Amino acid sequence: MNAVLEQGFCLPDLSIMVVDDNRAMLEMISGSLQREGIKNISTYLGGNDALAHFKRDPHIDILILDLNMPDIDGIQMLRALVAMNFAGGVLLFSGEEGRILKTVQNLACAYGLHVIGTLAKPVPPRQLREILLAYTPRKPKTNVPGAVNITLEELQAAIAQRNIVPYFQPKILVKDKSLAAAEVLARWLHPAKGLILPDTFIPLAEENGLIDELTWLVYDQAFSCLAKWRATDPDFRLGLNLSVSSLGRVDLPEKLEQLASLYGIPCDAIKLEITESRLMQNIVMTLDVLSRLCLKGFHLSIDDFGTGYSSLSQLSLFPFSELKIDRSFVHNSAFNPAARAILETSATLAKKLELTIVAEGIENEEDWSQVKKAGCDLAQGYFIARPMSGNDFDGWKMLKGKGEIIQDSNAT
Ligand code: G
Ligand code: G
Ligand code: MN
Repeated sequence: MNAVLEQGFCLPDLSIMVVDDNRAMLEMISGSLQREGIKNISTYLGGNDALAHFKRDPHIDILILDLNMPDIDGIQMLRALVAMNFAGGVLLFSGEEGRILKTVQNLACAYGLHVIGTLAKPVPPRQLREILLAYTPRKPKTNVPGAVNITLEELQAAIAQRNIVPYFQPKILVKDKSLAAAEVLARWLHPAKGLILPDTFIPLAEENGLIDELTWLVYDQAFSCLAKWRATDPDFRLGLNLSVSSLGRVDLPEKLEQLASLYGIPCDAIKLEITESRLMQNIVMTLDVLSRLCLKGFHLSIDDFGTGYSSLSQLSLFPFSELKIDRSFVHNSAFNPAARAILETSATLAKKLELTIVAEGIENEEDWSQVKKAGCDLAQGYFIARPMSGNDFDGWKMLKGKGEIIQDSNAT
């Protein structure tokens, strides 16, 4: 079953617009789309006419866009789409050199557009089909940073009232698809504003000296769940995000050790996930604290690998035992050769450095199969399960936690 069918709709339901200044190319692509059973197809010979259509009727699922056109080019068109808040999928194609296509893809992603792939001309129907099949509409986020207005007072009250709770997202072993661990992700259950995601409140906590309090609140609840789960599954582990701001506390290793021992949890059942981008800010203190965490048996994981600035030097400098490849190199890597190259070389690098390698952001079977091919050890993402509350994870673990968590169509 593919991702599109899993979402409850299939190719013929999609509305697709194709824009190219070459009539023969338009006909060829729209012919390929018709052969897939797609009926709602609009074609335009130039960007201006296409934009006029968008203004009349913005309900297009996928836009297939040529880069080089005489009236307005693909890049100007992308800018106009951003201004219109276009939320559909964008598939870029061009007869230009691959590098240009790639750069424009990066630009479109940087604009926040939902890029679903790139294709070189002439467009191979099979590749077009694969990209369309992998299309998943972007889900509206529960909230985006800044979209929910929260005040510092509200955050202080939430911490005091323990309204910030851990959610758990499974990590499975790629080799046998069994459950190995979970990542803890903080969620604020706001009585009036609903569930608030950490991108909104973690920076506020960091900027206002509340991050340590918040960390201990989340860790305390998460450790209590872990102790319960380890009673029946002694190998089960947790990954917890640790803000770089907390590495400025010299007593962090002791406090963490005390909390673990309070719940009877060995330190090596805990993996601390640290995002690399700010690691170099206070290098002496960071080295001190990380080395001592490591001496006590905690594992350290370099999170969002590939998105920071000096990832490679940090790998040799700090005592990491796990590398998490950022989801931007995992999701859709089947259709993005540069992402796939980064996924594969990161996995090779991790092997050489004897690090466990985790791929995050696996959203569909195509992503899963790339991760398997690259040789990753652990996998995490919506394809396996979304983050869930402790209670839900309890139930999920009981139902699915034994044996293979997912079924893939091509057996390992
Ligand atoms: O959970 P997503 O579900 O939205 O998390 C977004 C980001 O917030 C992640 O990159 C993660 O590193 C960070 N995050 C989630 N929970 C915590 C936490 O308990 N502490 C810190 N410092 N960061 C967290
Ligand atoms: O700490 P880190 O940045 O790795 O946090 C993981 C983030 O990724 C969280 O915000 C989590 O909710 C999110 N996430 C987990 N699985 C997926 C996935 O399959 N796709 C996407 N887009 N996000 C995911
Ligand atoms: Mn993380």
